[in-house]
Amino acid sequence: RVLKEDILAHMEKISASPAGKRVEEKPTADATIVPIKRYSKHMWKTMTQSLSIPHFVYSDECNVNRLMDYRNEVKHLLKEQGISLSLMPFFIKAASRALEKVPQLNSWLDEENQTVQIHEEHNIGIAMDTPDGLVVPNIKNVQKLNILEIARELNRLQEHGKKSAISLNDLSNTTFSLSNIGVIGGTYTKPVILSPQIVIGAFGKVQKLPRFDDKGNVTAANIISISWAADHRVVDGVTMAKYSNLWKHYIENPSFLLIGA
Ligand code: CAO
Repeated sequence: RVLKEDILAHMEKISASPAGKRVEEKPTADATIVPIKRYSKHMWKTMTQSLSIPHFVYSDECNVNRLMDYRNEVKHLLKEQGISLSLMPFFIKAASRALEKVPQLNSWLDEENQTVQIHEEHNIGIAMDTPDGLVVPNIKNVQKLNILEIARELNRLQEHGKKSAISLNDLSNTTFSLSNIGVIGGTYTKPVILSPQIVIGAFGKVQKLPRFDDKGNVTAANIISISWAADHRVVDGVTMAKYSNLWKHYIENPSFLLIGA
């Protein structure tokens, strides 16, 4: 039980400390000390670097009815062939297709020289939850891959992730990142940019929600939120909004995504 005297003693301790200095806290006897290592150590470093980036966040929602119908139609057949097809390969391909139209977002920022390097290769990083913490391997040259090839690559990375055995090559040269936190839950999230990249997108959970159709009738729709965080030093809101609209177009009209139009 915390008594009034405890609070007063604590306040006295704080006010007695020199200005600007933090009070030395001692762990309680039963506290568990957890060292920060491996992927979590890397997360510490990259996330601290990200603090200096002025983040601009743009969010929207997408109707994934058609995408889910398509995926549900083929997923069992693919499972028999050893491929697990989630919505993620479609999200990744749509990100790449939209980058074809807005290539300046597939870039690295060189702060020292104040330049932006626009990459031809769409090496799309996927935030992955592993037993050792968050890691972001990438799928290389997504612009050249079809949905099944992306699914195979994602399955391979997930297998390696489970064993905390992702190679350095899989972690290198990411040009653009995506994070699917919706696997776990949540509607919106503000993703954090991984420097030197300039954009990251994050999805929430697919939720069945009432929405109006073209005729004004209320229908059940599968809705997913998307939030894009962009480096506002080099990306303006209009560019991000245009990109997001393109991504949404491919997600809501998967036939355009699949035929490459
Ligand atoms: N909403 C609802 N269901 C979802 C979903 C979403 N947003 N995303 C995935 N699912 C479903 C999948 O369709 C799959 O269902 P089926 O069993 O019916 O096929 C199931 O959840 C499991 O998906 P998965 O995890 O195997 O595959 P995925 O391709 O969707 O995601 C990966 C892969 C690597 C993105 C994910 O496993 C992961 O690690 N996510 C966490 C990312 C993270 O930590 N982000 C935070 C970064 S900041 O700390």
